[in-house]
Amino acid sequence: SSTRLKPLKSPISPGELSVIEKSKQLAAWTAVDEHVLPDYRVIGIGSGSTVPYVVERIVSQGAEANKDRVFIPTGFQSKELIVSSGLSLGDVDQYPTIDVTLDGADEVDTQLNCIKGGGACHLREKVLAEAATTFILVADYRKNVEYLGTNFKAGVPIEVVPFAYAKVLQNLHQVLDSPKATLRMAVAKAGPVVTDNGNFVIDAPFDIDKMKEPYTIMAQIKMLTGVVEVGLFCHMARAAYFGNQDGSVTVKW
Ligand code: ABF
Repeated sequence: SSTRLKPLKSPISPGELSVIEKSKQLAAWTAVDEHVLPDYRVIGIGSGSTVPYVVERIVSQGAEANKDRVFIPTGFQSKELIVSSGLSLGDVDQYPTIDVTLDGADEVDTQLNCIKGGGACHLREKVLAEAATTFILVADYRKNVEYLGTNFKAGVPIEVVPFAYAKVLQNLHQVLDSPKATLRMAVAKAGPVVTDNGNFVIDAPFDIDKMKEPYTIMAQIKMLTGVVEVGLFCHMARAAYFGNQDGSVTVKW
């Protein structure tokens, strides 16, 4: 993995967006400029608050550039985004090979491993990442870390079948040494968060030393009966773009 720092003039006037929003926009715009190539026809659109800037930049390429393209969403939010932006919607079962998928992340390490699933969409996000010839991450500077779990303390998001959640929790506590693993609750704790696939989500924090070997912990979690998908994406991304506070963009690849 390498890093390059690109000086980039901000596409928006100062004060128009907060520093963090501006960083997200810079990352997204730069990634689109470098990876959404004119001949690409099938494009995966991820979830979260950085991805709307990806779509904004794609739309700015113009109706002609987008007329023969189809956009594949990772969940309800990105589906709405694609439709409301006037882009054509497709599904991964029609298009199991995607030219490029662009998506956000909760944290990205130096090897381009990342935590995803803060938005509970990581199963579909992983399918679209895997289907993509090129998978690109876009994020603000806070997500750029040496080791996963540095700033993102909520833990590894794990999508589980509702019937199995208590057993998975017990195994995480007792077998995989994540005593603080908890079932993610909806706002006001009205009930568990339910994913677009009708499943629950567990958030499992691990010691930083374990997070230095994300593939190992991912494989261990995935072996637990009832686990559908783990929000650790290892060796999947081709590059990660981070917008910085000073208006530059860091690219890791
Ligand atoms: C999705 O949105 C997730 O996998 C990740 O949890 C989150 C990142 O969102 P944001 O861009 O808002 O930081 O990509």
